[in-house]
Amino acid sequence: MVNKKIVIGVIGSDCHTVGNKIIHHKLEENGFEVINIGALSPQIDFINAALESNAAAIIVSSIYGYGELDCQGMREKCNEYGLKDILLYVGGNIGTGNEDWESIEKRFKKIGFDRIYKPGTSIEKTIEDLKLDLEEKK
Ligand code: B12
Repeated sequence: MVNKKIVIGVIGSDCHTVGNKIIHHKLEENGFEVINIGALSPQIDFINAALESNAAAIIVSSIYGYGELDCQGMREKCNEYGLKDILLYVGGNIGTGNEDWESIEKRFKKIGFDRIYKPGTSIEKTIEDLKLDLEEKK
């Protein structure tokens, strides 16, 4: 059976809460079990929530423009805590200024994210990807 437990939250000192609630609702509508740690969440809170729930994926949101800093070392920390296979996605408003998307994406790939979403990408796209990725891991 596919593990459909997903941890979501808004990373770092980011207090934007509206998108987080929408994502929670959309995931539930699509049959996922959501563990929502909310806004203002440090990396370790995502990891603890995933460990406690045995989640299959973590979806990190960053809205306020400092996502890259907040996400540094996230995959390493997951590995350190025994979450080697967990899917890591990130989206919202990542990347600032007028830098090209490919450079931003490359850096998030280097951090170890499996899927990195351009600003403006809807959560429905992530839901499609989640279904594919989780089916592959089964
Ligand atoms: C409301 C708001 C606030 C409120 C937040 C209240 C609250 N409790 O949520 C307050 C006033 C507190 C605030 C503060 C700040 N804000 Co503000 N805020 C906004 C505003 C106007 C709306 C945000 C919102 O609710 N949007 C609606 C929801 C539905 O959209 P969303 O949050 O983006 O989420 C969707 C998508 O991002 C996406 N998504 C999110 N996560 C993920 C993950 C994945 C995987 C995927 C695929 C998609 C995805 O799906 C979500 C649902 O549709 C936006 C401008 C705008 N029009 O968007 C600025 C905005 C987000 N804020 C901004 C900034 C800069 C700030 C401040 C830093 C300002 C300051 N200098 O103090 C602070 C940061 C405070 C902090 N510590 O976080 C910038 C961010 C710029 C950037 N990232 O490059 C924006 C874009 C305004 C701007 N044009 O400059 N803000």
